Amino acid sequence: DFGYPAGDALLCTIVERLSTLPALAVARLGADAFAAAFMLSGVAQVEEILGDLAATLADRFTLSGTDNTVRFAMGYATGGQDSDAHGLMHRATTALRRSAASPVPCLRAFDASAEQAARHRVRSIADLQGALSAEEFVFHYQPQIDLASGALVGAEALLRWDHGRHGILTPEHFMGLAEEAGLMLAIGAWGLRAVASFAASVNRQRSLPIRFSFNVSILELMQRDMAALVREVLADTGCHAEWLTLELTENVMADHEAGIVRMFKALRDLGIGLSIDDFGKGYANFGYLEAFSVSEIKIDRSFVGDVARSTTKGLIIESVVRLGKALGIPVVAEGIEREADLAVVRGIGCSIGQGYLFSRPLDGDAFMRLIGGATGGAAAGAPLFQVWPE
Ligand code: G
Ligand code: MN
Repeated sequence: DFGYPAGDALLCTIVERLSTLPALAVARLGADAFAAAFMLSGVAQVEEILGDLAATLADRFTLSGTDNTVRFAMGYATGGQDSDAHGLMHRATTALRRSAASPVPCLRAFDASAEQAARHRVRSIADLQGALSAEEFVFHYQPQIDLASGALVGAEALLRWDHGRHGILTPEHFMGLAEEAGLMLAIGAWGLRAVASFAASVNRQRSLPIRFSFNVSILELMQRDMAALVREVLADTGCHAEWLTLELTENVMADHEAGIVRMFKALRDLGIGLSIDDFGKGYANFGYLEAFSVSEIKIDRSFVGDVARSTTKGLIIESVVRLGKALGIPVVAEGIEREADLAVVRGIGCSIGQGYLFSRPLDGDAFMRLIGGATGGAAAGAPLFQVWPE
C-alpha cells in the first residue's frame, strides 16, 4: 500500500536490525523472506536469541513517514556440528511455512511429526487421485427390511475405498482429504453413476424393485447442479428415478436457503426420493419438513441402539414415528443390532429397518447372491429376513 520505494526502505531496515544481532550470516532468501544463522553455545541459548530476534522486529517501522507494526512469521531449526546446511535450511523453511499458515503467525520450531504429517498428506492425495482411475472405489450395499413382512425393500449404498496398503477405508477416512484435493465432485459423480448402474442391473427384471439410497454432502450440493447430473445419469444407465433416494443429514436442511430448496424441488420433480439421515442427532429444526418435500426419515442409530433398555429413546422414536405417520413419510430405524431393539422399533411402528442384525453392508456380488441374482424376480417381495423374535 505504500509503494515500492517504501517497501525497499522497509527491507533495508529489517536487514539493519537483523545485523545488530550476533549472527554468523544474514541473508535475504526471497521477496520478503530472510534467514539468519547463529552459532549456539548450547540449546539453552535458543530462547535468548529468539527473544532478541522477536524484540528487534517488534519495534515499529517507519513507512513513508508513518509508524507501522509489521507482522512476521518465524520458524527455526537447530542442529549439531554434523548437520548439513541444506537439511537445516529445509527444516527451518518447513517451520516457517507452518508459522505463516497459522491464523496468528507465531514462532514455530521445526517439528518432525508435522513434517511427517505434511509428507503423509501429499502421499495420500496422490493415492486418492490414483484411486478413481485404478477403480479402487467400490460400493457396499446394506439391506433395508420392511418391518411388517421381512422383505428386502431397499439398500443403502456405502462408499468404500479398497486401498491396497490400508485395506477397506470408510468415507470418514478420506472424504475430508478428497474435499481439500478438489476430488469430491469427481468421486460423487462417479459414485452416483455406479449406484444407478447397479440399481438398474438389479431391478431391470424384478417385479418389486429395490430402492437404493445414496449419501450426498452439502458441499457437493452447493457446488454442482445435482438435478442435471441425476437426469444425465438416469438417462445413461437406464435407472428409474423411483429406484434412487438421496440421503442428506438433517444439518444440511436446517438452514434451508432458497437455492437448496429449489434444487431439492428439482430433484423431487425428477421422481427420486429424499431421505433425512441421522434424524434427531443434529439440532432439531422441524422447519425443513415444511420447506422440503421429504420422502423418508431415518432415525439416528444413537436412538435405536439399546432402545429396549431406554424409555427415553423409545419415547423419542415414538414421537418421530407419529410425526412421520401424520406427514405420510415412512420412518427407517438404522443401526438395529439386537433382537430386543428390533422388537421395540417394530412395535412402535417404524416401517423399515437397517442394521447389523439383518446384514452388514455387502459387496455387489454378495448382495446379488442374497437377493437371488438379477432374475430373483420370483423371490421379490418374499420375506428374506425374520422380523419378529422367535
Ligand atoms: O450416517 P449413515 O447412516 O450414512 O452411516 C452409515 C454407516 O453406519 C455405515 O458406515 C455402516 O457401515 C454403519 N452401520 C450400518 N449398520 C450399523 C449398525 O447396525 N450398527 C452400527 N454401529 N453401524 C452401522
Ligand atoms: Mn446414510
